[in-house]
Amino acid sequence: MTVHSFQEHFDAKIDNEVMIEPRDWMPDDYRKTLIRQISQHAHSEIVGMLPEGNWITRAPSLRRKAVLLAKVQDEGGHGLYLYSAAETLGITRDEMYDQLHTGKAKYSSIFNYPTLTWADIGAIGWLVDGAAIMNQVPLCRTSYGPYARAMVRVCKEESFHQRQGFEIMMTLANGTDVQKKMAQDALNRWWWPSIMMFGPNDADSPHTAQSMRWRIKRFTNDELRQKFIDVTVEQARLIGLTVPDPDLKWNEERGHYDFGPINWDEFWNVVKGNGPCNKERLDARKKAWEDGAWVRDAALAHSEKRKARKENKEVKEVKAA
Ligand code: FAQ
Repeated sequence: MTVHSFQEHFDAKIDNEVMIEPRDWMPDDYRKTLIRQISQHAHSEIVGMLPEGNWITRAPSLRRKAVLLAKVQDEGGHGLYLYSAAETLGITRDEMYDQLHTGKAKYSSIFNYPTLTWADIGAIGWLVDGAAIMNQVPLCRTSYGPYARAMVRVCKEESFHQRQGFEIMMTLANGTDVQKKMAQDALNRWWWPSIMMFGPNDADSPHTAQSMRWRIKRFTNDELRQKFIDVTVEQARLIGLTVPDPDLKWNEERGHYDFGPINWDEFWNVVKGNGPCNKERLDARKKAWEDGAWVRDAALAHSEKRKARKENKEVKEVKAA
């Protein structure tokens, strides 16, 4: 087969909604885009454990603590599925970690904000997991098989995360004046960063058009952002909280909410490493990597020993035969 016909075969699969699998031929740029997106997604999951992990020891009840512990563990699991999916494209886990630790790979801007009160845990579940679901449910139909399949389980768990966050916010919003204030303050601080999670406007997004053509992305950044706003504004209304956007207004003609200007300077500043917690997050990940060196060494030594024992046994069996 010529390279040209490989390309045609690939294009036909994309057009016919046939998933691309690890051993299939794929254009170099498709592979690179997937490695970039999946590894950054994986990094977001494991860095995303940090802001919530901060509250495990201070959860207000045993039930809240157990739920939060389970949620944070789920995020770690999501990272592992995603690293495995990226590995099928020919990058090693060590390379991906190195890219994260040296700042070559990104992770979601949202995790560079601090969790100041217990209400922030509610706001993360409700808004951050809510935004993640909006983005990730369509990724269950992304064109690369291992990524799509990983997303199915991830989305089931994110859905539970979103509900537990909303339930925390609902409880606080129906609680004492101080609790309601705390919930409103968390919404005020997390709203805009959550809106920014969807990435730059389509006109300023260098990757969206090609990723849509390859069916890696199923909706553009702006389409997903709008869907999220439409759904979430109603949820805020239901629990009596106010979305901190004076320009928010239902637009009958468009059938969507209009919303105010997004502070893209803030977004790019955070993406470039200058957010409130960028340094803290990266330092925590680097420390975890260094502290875990002995576990990796021990696992490797164990597997090498087993391999040597197995080879030894096979040699003995051959000699005996
Ligand atoms: N933060 O052209 P686009 C979660 C970068 S998981 C930082 O639009 P693309 C679960 C982008 O990488 C949250 N950087 O790029 C959880 C690119 O830079 P590059 C993560 C951002 O890839 C919940 C440049 O800007 N979810 O929350 C961001 O087509 C609670 C131009 O952007 C995913 O990763 C950002 N927000 O679209 C865990 C979902 N946005 O790479 C714990 C999968 C954009 O050229 C607790 N990813 N950039 O250097 C995607 O859907 C896409 O990659 C987008 C970006 C939509 C994030």
